[in-house]
Amino acid sequence: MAIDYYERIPNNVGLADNRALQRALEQWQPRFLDWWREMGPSSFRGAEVYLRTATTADDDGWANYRHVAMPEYRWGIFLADPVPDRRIGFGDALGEPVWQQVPGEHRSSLRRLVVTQGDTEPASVEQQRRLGNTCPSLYDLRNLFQVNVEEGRHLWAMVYLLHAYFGRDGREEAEELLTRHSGDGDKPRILGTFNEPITDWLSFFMFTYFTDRDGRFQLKSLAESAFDPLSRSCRFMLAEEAFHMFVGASGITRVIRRTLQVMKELATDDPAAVRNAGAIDLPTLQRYVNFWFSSSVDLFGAEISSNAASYFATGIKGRPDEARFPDHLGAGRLQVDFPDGKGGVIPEEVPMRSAMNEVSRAAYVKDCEIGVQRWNRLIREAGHDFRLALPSLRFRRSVGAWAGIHTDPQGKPISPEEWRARRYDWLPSDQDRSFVGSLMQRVTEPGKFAGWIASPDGGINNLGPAYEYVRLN
Ligand code: BYC
Repeated sequence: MAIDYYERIPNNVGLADNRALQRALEQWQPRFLDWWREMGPSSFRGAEVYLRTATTADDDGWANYRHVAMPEYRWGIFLADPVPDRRIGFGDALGEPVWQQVPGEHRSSLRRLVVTQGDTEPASVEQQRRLGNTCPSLYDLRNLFQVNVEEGRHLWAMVYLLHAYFGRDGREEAEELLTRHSGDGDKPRILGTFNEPITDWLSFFMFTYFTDRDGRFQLKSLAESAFDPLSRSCRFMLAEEAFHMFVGASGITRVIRRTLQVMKELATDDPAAVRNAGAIDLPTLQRYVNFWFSSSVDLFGAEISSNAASYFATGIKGRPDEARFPDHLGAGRLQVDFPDGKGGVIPEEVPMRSAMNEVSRAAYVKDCEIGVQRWNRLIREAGHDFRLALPSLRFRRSVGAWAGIHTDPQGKPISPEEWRARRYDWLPSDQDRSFVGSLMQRVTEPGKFAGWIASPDGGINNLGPAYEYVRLN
């Protein structure tokens, strides 16, 4: 379906035919632009960035690249094409037609999910706002800005739903999405990870690998929703999300490549020697993995959740890739590990519907493992014994049954004393962060890359790594 770029708000939702909605969104637009100026990327305001803009909502609509100054990026409202005669794919209403309007009894649950999803998008732009200052290359700078403008568009996607389907409450929630801010003491963002600072590019790559991947799985779950406009919004967002996954996976791979190169040149795997040579040692990388993975698994919610059970029962939110499950009623039970209150672990069988967060989290962990296996292959092929690993799901949790319970990265419960003594073996210390921070120096000569990261294999849209992806004015 073609997108109308002649409109003030580009869209494929027929905005021109709904004047009241159009006016409401046109009133929100300047507030969004003010927010972007105040809370979005803090540098390179006048730069022209080689950005991709969607032109159609189908799979072929992605080939439109050109240099644009970011404030002129055309944020718009795009839904994936409707699926004819789409039916609810799971839960108690399995097989019934999907909803084109919000049923009154599900209004507050749906609004809450849309608000939570919407809140993460501007949060991530706020978290990443200063990274441009220390970009390792123009190629990476362009990728950061591509991610940022798309998160901005994902905010538009949720704001459209709030305005179009949730009346006055929805309009108020849309305002609030611009007034909460990442890390704000009084009005923080809703979910924990989105209040964590991202001050260096290693954290950015970890975030795009681990946290954007939570986004991918949550969007897959919402794409199953019986509320069809939400499903169509999320299907379109998923197409954009694929690039964010690429930024994270390839970013971490390039960091490892450079580290292995330095280890080879120095003929040592001594972390201090690697650091002295200006690369990031593998144990530090592992500590960053531990931090961002444990924060991101919290985003799936508690192991046992009555919210999740009722979302599934009513058709509001399914499992990621629901069609792959043999039964769509969520029957049966799932074994989940709980703390036994005496420093041990006790497995318990729980009803499947209550454990939907755990089912989604398991699919996510499996997906996270793919990158870890690839990185370990690189390390093995370079002749080193070191292996990266995802920590246990019990490690450093703030949400669910394991919240506040100390374990080691293998998930073995430990005493608070042991935790205090050993936590910086497992998590980035202030020294780690300041070392990584010290490497973050801005590199903006086309084709040049900072010393702590390898150049990519290719560029964007078949242009090589040396292309001038950002024109600095
Ligand atoms: N931090 O019953 P439970 C993305 C709250 S990322 C703080 O288990 P439920 C993106 C929870 O709200 C994807 N609080 O929760 C990535 C609940 O609060 P109440 C974003 C948390 O409802 C990168 C309480 O704890 N999308 O797109 O089953 C860049 C009890 O929990 C957290 C979504 O999340 C947390 N981590 O599940 C840009 C989808 N976790 O009721 C973008 C929409 C839980 O006590 N959201 N809580 O007040 C949802 O589906 C659900 O809200 C959750 C939680 C999966 C998050």
